[in-house]
Amino acid sequence: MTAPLFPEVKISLDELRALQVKRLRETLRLAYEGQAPYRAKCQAAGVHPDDLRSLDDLARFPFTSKDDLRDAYPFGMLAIPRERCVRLHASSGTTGRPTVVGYSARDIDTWSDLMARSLHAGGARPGDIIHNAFGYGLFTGGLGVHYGAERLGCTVVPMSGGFGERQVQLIREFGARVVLMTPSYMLAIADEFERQGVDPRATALRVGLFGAEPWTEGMRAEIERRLGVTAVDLYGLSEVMGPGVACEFAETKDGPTIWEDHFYPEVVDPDSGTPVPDGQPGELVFTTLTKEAMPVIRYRTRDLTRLMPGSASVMRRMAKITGRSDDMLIVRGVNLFPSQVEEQILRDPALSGHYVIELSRSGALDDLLVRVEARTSLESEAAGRSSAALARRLKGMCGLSAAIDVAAPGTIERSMGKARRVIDKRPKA
Ligand code: DLL
Repeated sequence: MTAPLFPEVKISLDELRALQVKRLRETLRLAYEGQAPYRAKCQAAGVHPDDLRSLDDLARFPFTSKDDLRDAYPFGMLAIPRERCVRLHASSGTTGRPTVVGYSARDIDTWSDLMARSLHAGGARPGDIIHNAFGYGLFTGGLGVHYGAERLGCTVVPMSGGFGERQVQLIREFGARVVLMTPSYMLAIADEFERQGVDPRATALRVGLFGAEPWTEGMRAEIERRLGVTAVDLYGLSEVMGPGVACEFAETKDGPTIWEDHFYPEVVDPDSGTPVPDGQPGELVFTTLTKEAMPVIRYRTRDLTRLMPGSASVMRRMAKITGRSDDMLIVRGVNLFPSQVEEQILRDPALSGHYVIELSRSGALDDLLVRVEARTSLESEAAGRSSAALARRLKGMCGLSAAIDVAAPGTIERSMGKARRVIDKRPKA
């Protein structure tokens, strides 16, 4: 019998917790000594790395926020000399400065291992052709997946996003078994297959790992049905590493397993910051356990989810992300996430996953408009039925009345990466 490829996944709970305490101590020390902004925060809070004796003590340490990273722009959060960083990535700042992250050679090595582990969990195997349509560049998706795919022993096609026609051509002609991209882009590529008259089910494609944006179970079903792949959820964020912080197992598809030997998760109440017990919803917070160039302690991701017990491993899982606290829309006083709208849309087989939510204001009230593409051209009567039924389902779900525009196929803007789901035209308060 050959040795299993990723034996770490089968670590025992006792071993895991002991490893976490050991690595947490090392990381706290590294952050305290190397990151002046974090040391200042610890000093203000009256805590020192030596105060950590058990994992529960972590809650006494200050959080790190996106603003902390922005304030340290560009290199103030590096815990090692910049010369020892072999790579930088940055997340596009929609507002203001981008966030910069640095990696040492060892960090890239660890990332490659974890991304290889994620690909394997998702169903990729050495020797597979992997079509990687995540964007290459400052975004961590392209290169992060790329190094992992090479590490696993796959043949990687560094496609990046865009050029829909060629995406289809190369998936077909090279015989990719595995694809990676955002779920919204996968739907756009599914449309392109259709436009070219090619059945994706007749190609070699069997596995898709999707992430970088929230997606619902309805979207998973849609992708699996149209592409004939097993669709798994791949999670990550640049501040913590990039793709490969957590990944679903193809056999269970029950929420991404967090690679807890490298990232310690907590879920906290988004308002008070108090940790909540496993199973309770809240904001996901990560402490890196092995990063050396830029460790982060208690990083507030703003992603809303809950922690669940391990299934394929003792490492805990996270529930599918419902949204980010900063993506939450407040419409006429009601809290609404785009994913909730997506869920209602995809209940109707006549509607596609291409949608956008538009908010505007006439007089004192917010107006909510959901524009969604029909899957195929619909007669006006059928479109009317779909739109009335969607309005009813949305009203039932959140109490809001929405105008629905069932648009013709191909009329809603496609993105090659993270989809833009909301256009908010309301005047800023
Ligand atoms: O999106 C890294 C990544 C690349 C993950 C490719 C998966 C695949 P950032 O650009 O820093 O990094 O954005 C991170 O994207 O905090 C979540 O809000 C969201 N996100 C990432 N993966 C998922 C997912 C990459 N599977 C932010 N489900 C995160 C829901 C996700 N949201």
